[in-house]
Amino acid sequence: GGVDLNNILNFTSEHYAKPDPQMFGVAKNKNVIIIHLESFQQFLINYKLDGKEVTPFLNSLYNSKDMYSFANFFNQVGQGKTSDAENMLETSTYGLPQGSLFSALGSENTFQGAPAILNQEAGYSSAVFHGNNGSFWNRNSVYPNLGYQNFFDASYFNQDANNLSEYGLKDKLLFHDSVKYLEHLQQPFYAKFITVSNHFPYNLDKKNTDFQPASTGDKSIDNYFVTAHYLDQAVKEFFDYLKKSGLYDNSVIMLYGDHYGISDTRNLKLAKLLGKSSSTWSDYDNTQLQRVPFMLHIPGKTDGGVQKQYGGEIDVLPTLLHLLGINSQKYLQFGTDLFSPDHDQTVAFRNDNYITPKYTVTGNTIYENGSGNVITHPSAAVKKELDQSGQKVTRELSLSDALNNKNLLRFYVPNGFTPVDPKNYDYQNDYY
Ligand code: GP9
Ligand code: MN
Repeated sequence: GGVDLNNILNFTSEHYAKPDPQMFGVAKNKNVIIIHLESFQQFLINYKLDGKEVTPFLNSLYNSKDMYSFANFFNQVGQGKTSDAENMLETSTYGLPQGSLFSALGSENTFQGAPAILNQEAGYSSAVFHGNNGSFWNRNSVYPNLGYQNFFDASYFNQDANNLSEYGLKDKLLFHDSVKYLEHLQQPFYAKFITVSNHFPYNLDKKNTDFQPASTGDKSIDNYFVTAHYLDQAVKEFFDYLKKSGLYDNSVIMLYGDHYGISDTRNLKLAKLLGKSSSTWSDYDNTQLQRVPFMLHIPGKTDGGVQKQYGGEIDVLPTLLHLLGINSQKYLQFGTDLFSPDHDQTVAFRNDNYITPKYTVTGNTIYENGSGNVITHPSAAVKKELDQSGQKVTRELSLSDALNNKNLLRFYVPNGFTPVDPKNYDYQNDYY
């Protein structure tokens, strides 16, 4: 047999969640500015290290009614890390069980990604700003397939040794030095900024920070707070520019953390800083730490605040499309609109584990959220509920894999959508 497109369409159309009419189109024709917070975990938000806020600016955003801030938003990446996050946000399909979809399939596959959809449905231009070489994660080949019109990679920036951290241009410079390009984009635009300074092993020269590291003795954990603080300052400087230029008032600003910065094995050392004991630390705790920030500024909306619904990276594209007043129903997407009353709150991880508002399930172990207690003898009702959730997660992941591994979007052209021709896009640097 093999899975065909019909199975996938059956799943996605049944799974589709219609928009909340109060939210549909509230950001119609606004620019979209996406700020990728590298390796940034939710626990940093409102966290104080030795009495000092690590990320005071992001905290102020998180705590403000001018932002829709999500308390239970999870990263769902696999080994493709940043590239898996990008793929999920741009396409609402999952990364692969092994490796990076961008690297393995991204040069050849047909995508119906955000830049193409927004361009065709609403005339958006598009750009990525990233201070690393364009070949990293195969971006040079993948972005044309997503329909990105512009890719400002390292070659567009001054790469003096002083300006660089391990994965490219320091974040403050990325934002500052991008403005001259951003200001030439036709509005409305869809623009993504991928930061790098808060990346393992979290090195930053003393000149760029006066923030004191933690003292667990694990250098990467200790310095994680230093580079996160630097990223926070970089985002603040960019917001200052956005407000001064007026872009703040006509742009949706989306911030998200792509994946964990501290690995499960290091969490045992992190535990103490979180007021937990390493002796009772479990997969439950590791899973809770997969929360990452997701925050949305929508011009004119001042009734945001902390949102409690569960969701993840797979849900971003349908959410965004609906805010912009674009119907997502004809596109083949595995996530659901976070604001929809029908939003699916089961969050699938790439290894088939999952979390719901009530339970965290890792392998065969069920934990109760909140207490973290293992449920050894679930009631018949709980067992039935979780069997269904588990089956849905497995099915969803395998359908997404079939779609991508077999490049099935070649055979599915949504009504009115023109397949992307990657030859239309050339990112050669003509500026210098
Ligand atoms: C570098 C970058 C890092 O270009 O986006 O990716 P990661 O190592 O986090 O997957
Ligand atoms: Mn990353």
